[in-house]
Amino acid sequence: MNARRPPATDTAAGGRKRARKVARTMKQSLKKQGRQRVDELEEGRDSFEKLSSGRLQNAAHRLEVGGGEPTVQAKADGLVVAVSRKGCTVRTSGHDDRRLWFHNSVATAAVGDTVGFDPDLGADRALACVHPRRSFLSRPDPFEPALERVIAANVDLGVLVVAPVDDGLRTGVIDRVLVAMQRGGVQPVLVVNKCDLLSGEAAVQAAISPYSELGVHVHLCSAATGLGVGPLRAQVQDRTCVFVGHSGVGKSTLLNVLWPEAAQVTAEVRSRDGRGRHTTTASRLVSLPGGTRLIDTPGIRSFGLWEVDADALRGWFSEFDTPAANCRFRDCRHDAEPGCAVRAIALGEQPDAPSPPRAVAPARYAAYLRILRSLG
Ligand SMILES: Nc1nc2c(ncn2[C@@H]2O[C@H](COP(=O)(O)OP(=O)(O)OP(=O)(O)O)[C@@H](O)[C@H]2O)c(=O)[nH]1
Ligand SMILES: [Mg+2]
Ligand SMILES: [Zn+2]
Repeated sequence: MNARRPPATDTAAGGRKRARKVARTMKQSLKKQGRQRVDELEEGRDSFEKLSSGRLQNAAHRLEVGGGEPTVQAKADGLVVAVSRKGCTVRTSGHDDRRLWFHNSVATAAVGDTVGFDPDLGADRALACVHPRRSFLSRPDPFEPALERVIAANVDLGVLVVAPVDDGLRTGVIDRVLVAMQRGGVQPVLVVNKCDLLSGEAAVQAAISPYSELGVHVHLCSAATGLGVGPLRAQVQDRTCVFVGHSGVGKSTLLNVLWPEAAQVTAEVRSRDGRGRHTTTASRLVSLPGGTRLIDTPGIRSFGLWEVDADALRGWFSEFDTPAANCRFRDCRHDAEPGCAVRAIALGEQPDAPSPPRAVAPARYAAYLRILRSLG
C-alpha cells in the first residue's frame, strides 16, 4: 500500500470535518446533476430513440466534487468494480484493485463509475471525485427512500431479465425499469429467461409485444438450454451492460452461460414458491477481453422511481405523445379527465377514430395508471 500518514498538523477532528465537507459537496453535486434540464443533455443515442421518441436522455449525470476548495487532488483514475455500504473497489490502469472508503460513509460512487483518487493517501481519505457519468440506472433506496441509489453508471445497455410464471409474464417491473433506464440514458434490453419451462409461448408473446413495438430489443432465452443466448451475446458484445431483475430469474446463470469467465455464484430458487434466494448480494463488474463489461446485480424486490412526478411520467410513455395531442386538456394526465384521447385509444373507446401511428397497448396504459397512482 502507498498509504501515508497524514501531516502532523492534520488532527483527527480536522480530518473528519474535511471528510464531511467532501461528502456534502459530492452529495449536493449529485443532486444537482439529477435535475439537469433535458435540453442541456447530450444527444446522439440512436438505438432506442423510438422508445424515447427523440427525447434527450439524462446522459450527463455530472459529479464534480470538491466544490470551491479542492480537498483531495485526483492523481490517478480507476474504475469502480464493486461497491459496499462503506466503500468501493477501484481497478486502476495497472489492473490492481484498491479499496477506497467513502467520505463519511456516503456512497457517492456506483459500479461502473470512474473515480479520481490520490494513491499516496490512506484508503479513508484518498477518494477525490467521481467523474461525469454518461449514463446511470438509479432508484430510491428501498429502506431510505429519500436517498438515490445508483445501481450502475456509464452503462450502454440495461438488460432487464424476467422469467415466466405459470406460462405468463408479470410485467409490472418492466414498465418501471424502462422509465428509470430512459431517465438515465441507458438503452433497455428485455430478456425473458427460462423459456424452457414454458409449455406454450402465446401468453409471453402477447405480454412482450408492446415492448417490441416500442423498439425495445426482446430476447427469449434459456440459460438452461442455450436458447437465444447467441443473439444476446452478440448484442452485449463490446459494451458495458448491467443485468437487473428479480431474484432467481437467472441473471447470474445467464452471465455464466454467456461468458463462463464471469463466474458468478448462482443458487436454486426456493422449492416452496419458486422465488429466488437473493444469492448475488453485491453488484460486481467483470471485464472480459475485447471490451465487454458485465455488471451483475442483486435481485430487486420492488423498483421505485427516483424523481419522477406525474408530469415526467407521461413523458416516459412515449407512445402517448401522438394521441395526447387530441386530449381535450393540454395538461391532461390521461387518467379520468373528460376527452382524454390516450385513454380512449388504450381502452378502445373510439373504434372509428383514425388510428395514430402508434397505438397505446392497454397493458401499458394500465401500467401507467398503476405507476401514476403509486406516485401519490
Ligand atoms: N429451468 C431453468 N432454470 C434456470 C434458467 N436460468 C437459471 N435457472 C436456475 O434458476 C436458479 C436461480 O438462478 P440465479 O442465476 O442464481 O438467479 P439470479 O437472478 O442471479 O438470482 P439473485 O442472485 O438471487 O438475484 C438457479 O437454480 C438456476 O439454475 C433457465 O433458463 N431455465
Ligand atoms: Mg445472481
Ligand atoms: Zn389524456
